[in-house]
Amino acid sequence: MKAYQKEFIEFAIERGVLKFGEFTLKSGRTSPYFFNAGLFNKGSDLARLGRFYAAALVDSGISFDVLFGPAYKGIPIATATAVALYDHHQQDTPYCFNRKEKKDHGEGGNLVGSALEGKVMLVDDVITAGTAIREAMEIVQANGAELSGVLIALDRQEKGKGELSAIQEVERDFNAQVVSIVSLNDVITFLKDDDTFKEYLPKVEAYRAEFGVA
Ligand code: OMP
Repeated sequence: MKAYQKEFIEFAIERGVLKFGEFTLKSGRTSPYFFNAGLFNKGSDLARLGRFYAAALVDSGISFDVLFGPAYKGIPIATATAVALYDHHQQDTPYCFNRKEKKDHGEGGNLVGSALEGKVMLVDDVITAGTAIREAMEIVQANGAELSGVLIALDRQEKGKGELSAIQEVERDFNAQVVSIVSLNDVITFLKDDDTFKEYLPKVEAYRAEFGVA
């Protein structure tokens, strides 16, 4: 685990975003940890979050034309990432997001911001089983755009529909790379070294053994 990844996990715990306990996921799985990106809810959080996303993106070296943040949670993340790319990496990147409701007046259409065309970097919070990403992909495809990559904060490294991880399925099905700031393996590495949170390690490891990918 790199220093910035440990720093990100500490930041998420400090803000109550990464929690340990018992949680029911969208997929129906009961998880001993949960990552609620909605709790990055202050200006300073968003500024810092944007820097982590931008750093992971620049590190990945993937080229793209536009950032796309699917509603709702992807919207502030894509926005913060665009700001950080400009402020800290001298990259002035177009970005857009969708609205979930249909709009029949004003600017029209379901997309706001830059055009969703060319090579798209899809920005979101977490991938578990890949359902949310697949929904967002439908919007990318409906616009005739091409997926370059997916950028998320946490890769839970869980099985998707079969034995592959949800991310491996997304990479295979859409021919795109998935980049995450941290993964479940990083969370486990962190727990092993942390006296305060070590007690959660057995449950998180057991969860990985059941739902994780090899
Ligand atoms: P999938 O659609 O199964 O990939 O789950 C991803 C979505 O689940 C996220 O966009 C969140 O809405 C939610 N989620 C979290 O936010 N944090 C977690 O740690 C786990 C989930 C989840 O329900 O799997």
